[in-house]
Amino acid sequence: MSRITLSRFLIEQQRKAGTLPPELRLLIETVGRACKAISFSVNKGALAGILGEAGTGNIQGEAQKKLDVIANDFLLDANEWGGSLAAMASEEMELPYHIPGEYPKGEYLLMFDPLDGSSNIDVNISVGTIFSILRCPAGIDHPTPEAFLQPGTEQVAAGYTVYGPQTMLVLTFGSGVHGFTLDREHGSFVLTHSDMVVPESTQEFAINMSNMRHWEAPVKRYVDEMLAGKTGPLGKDYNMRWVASMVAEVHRIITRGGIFMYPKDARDPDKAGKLRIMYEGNPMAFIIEQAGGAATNGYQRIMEIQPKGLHERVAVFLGSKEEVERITAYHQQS
Ligand code: AHM
Ligand code: MG
Repeated sequence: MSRITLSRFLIEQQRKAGTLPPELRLLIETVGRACKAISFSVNKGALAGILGEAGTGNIQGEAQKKLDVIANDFLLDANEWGGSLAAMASEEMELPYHIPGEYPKGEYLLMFDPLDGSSNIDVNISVGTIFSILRCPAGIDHPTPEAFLQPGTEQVAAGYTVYGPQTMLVLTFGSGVHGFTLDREHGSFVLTHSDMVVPESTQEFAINMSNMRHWEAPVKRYVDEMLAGKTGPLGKDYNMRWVASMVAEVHRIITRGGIFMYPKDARDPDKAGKLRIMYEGNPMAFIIEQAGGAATNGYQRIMEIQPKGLHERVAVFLGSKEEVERITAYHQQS
């Protein structure tokens, strides 16, 4: 059989009764195109002078890398004219981006973390783009942040692109998770991983151990038990990985299982965690759940949280079901 490109895959999904509206199909294709452009920039690295700091800060008070800004611009430019969107919101911008007056508006809201894990760019380790799509509430012409504040269960699609040894786009619109590898010679994403599934159990965990002294009791207990190995209460030896790129971490988990954790910690008690619910928590939770895994904040499904701010943070435990259920039970017991 001939190769199935992203375009063909989406058109065929659209033909299957009602699973993918044409406007949403176009929007996903456009996001894919922007990710291709980001991939080419990431690949050129120093040759294109795109490494290093941009000299600016984002709304989170974090220093922006040049590629954070470039990737954000690629996504805005690609998506503003297509007619599918009512507005966009980004981890890199304080307020929603409104569609310029000369272009038609559509019914969807697009959110993205344009370059996740950007501390890894200069050292040539995988980074990624994460996106999430919601419907704009009816009757809203000029979406304010409130229009975006919908729980993750309302997402109509979500995905990420990992810029690693291969560039891969991994996508869900609520009927499984599908992975596409970028064929650079042909310039197209090709379906290489259909119906991706997270293995239910695992012996691999990912957490930034340097924060251990700041963690809450249930997280300490769980990690201690994993470290105790075969003779400890969990009865098996665990392995650990930490890339510091959530996209790379999630991609590993979706491929061979594992649990990823970025808990709340005592460094900043006012924040629920480091990662952002709208740009990281919800889209990754949607993908992981669609692949048969689980995603909670320790107490409830991430996707059932009612967000109160565009840049709100969330504690994240996601991956293989058995382990996510264990750490969630430890929180509930405490
Ligand atoms: P970013 O969106 O500013 O790149 O931050 C998110 C990243 C995640 O990809 C990763 O899991 C985490 O930050 C790593 O944090 P730390 O450096 O604290 O280990
Ligand atoms: Mg990020």
